[in-house]
Amino acid sequence: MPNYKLIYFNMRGRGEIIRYIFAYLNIEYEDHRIEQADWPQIKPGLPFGKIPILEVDGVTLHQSLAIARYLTKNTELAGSTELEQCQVDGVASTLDDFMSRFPWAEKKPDVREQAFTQLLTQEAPGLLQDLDAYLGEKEWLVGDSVTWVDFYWEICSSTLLVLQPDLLAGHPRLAALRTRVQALPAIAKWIQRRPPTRL
Ligand code: VC3
Repeated sequence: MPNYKLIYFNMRGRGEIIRYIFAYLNIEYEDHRIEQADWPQIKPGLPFGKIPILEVDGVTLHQSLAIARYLTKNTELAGSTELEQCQVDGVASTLDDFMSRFPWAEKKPDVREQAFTQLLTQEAPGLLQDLDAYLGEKEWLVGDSVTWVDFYWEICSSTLLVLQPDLLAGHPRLAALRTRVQALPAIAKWIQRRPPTRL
């Protein structure tokens, strides 16, 4: 087994997908959480100035979705054919595109509030419609068993639900998928033992 060190803030955010994959695959790693105050010192030393990064035997990997793909390669979480793997990637990128539109680092409260409200009330409903239709009556988003994009849906929607508690009121199937992910024994265990953070 390689030596794994994940570096991210003390929050779920973009790091949590990697933590879910490690939990599900029962892989040991160092879950290094940095303080906001230390970030300015750390940033210039990183290849692209962004976290999360995953150090694998001293090699620095960046981009959470690339890391997710790498860790799930040749595992049951990847998608069972190359076509399904591309479908997994596609849905993950769609979720990531949306999450990345939020101005997470915006300092001005009025600007932040206005952008968040716009995204949650005007943009989210269309995405949720599309995801609901894509899921349909299936048990999982892609194929007939759980993949890492089901994890990513649970993670992204958890953050959106903090911002907008009634987000899934009209989408019982998407809410049920969250519950199915949360009920996977390894994920349930991680959710119970992880540091509680708002985002
Ligand atoms: N945050 N998830 C994100 N997926 C935060 C981006 O600061 O709380 C994300 C793509 C930041 C939460 C980024 C989620």
